[in-house]
Amino acid sequence: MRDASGNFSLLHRTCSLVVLLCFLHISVTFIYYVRNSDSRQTFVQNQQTPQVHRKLTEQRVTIEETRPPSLSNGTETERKLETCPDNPPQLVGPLRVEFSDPVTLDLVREQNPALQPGGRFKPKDCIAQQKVAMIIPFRNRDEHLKFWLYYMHPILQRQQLDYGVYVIIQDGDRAFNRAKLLNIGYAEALKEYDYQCFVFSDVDLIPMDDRNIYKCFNQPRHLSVSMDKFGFRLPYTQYFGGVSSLSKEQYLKINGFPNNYWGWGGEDDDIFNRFDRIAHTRQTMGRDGINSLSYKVVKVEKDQLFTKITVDVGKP
Ligand code: NGS
Repeated sequence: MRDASGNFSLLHRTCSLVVLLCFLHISVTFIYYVRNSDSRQTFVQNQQTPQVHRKLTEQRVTIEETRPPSLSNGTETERKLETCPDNPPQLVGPLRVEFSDPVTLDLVREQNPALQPGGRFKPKDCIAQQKVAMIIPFRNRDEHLKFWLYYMHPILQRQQLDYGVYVIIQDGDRAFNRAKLLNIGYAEALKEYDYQCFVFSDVDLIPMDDRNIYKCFNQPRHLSVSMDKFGFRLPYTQYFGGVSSLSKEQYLKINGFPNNYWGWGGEDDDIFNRFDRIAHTRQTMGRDGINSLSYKVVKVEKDQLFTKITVDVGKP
């Protein structure tokens, strides 16, 4: 009898403990769920935005509220504003990038009313941390450009950058010279604004998370560090192609990019090696770069979404 009663009491205590543990578990799960619901909602909303296009790799973007134009430099209003934060509050994180449905430039213009001629923007509520020129080397890739503009403008605005978009078009049909076009973009952008940072981007790459901020850091930064076309890896450790950012100082320190890479490949490796002590380009970089750049501007086109500069880069 005593034994039976002892066993019952033990069973009762065990059951109580189990019930208590279950209750604790449910409470903790519930609290965790409630605390995280905000961020999850943002992600879900983003995932549910109408799918637009799919093509190479990329994301989908929700368009931000309209901001009145404000490109003036050093106005009274600006002086009262604070510098934008390190973590821009409107970022949403992971983005869906689709390329299946067509995009028109008119749609992109409509969705980005705060842009100024030349694809220029600066935040209205704070002073951007950096003035960034987006440089895109280009020829005959209009479809890609539409998607780039469609996805990138909203992202760059959420990133609170003071930015402009420069599409540098190689005139004619001789071998493409990507690195020289990048040099030209640097030179042309500086003619119109005091940019401190340069993001050099292929026209067919779009980040899949807007926390990848298109700005400069204390070292040159390879921004496209994980690409779908490489299975979200890089083809080799030193790979520097795709999208990268360099401050004006960093760019000048390496004398810009080589002007003599005609046709596909190699120029990005050369750029990487300009930072590398064992590079062969160390022997030529002092005389081949921004200090030896020569080209002719053929045409300049200002649109709400971009500045297009068509250039004659010469021949191989
Ligand atoms: C290397 C090229 C790079 C190029 C990379 C990835 O071989 O310029 O492949 O190419 N280097 C040389 O040619 C020396 S990709 O797969 O993106 O077409 O970026």
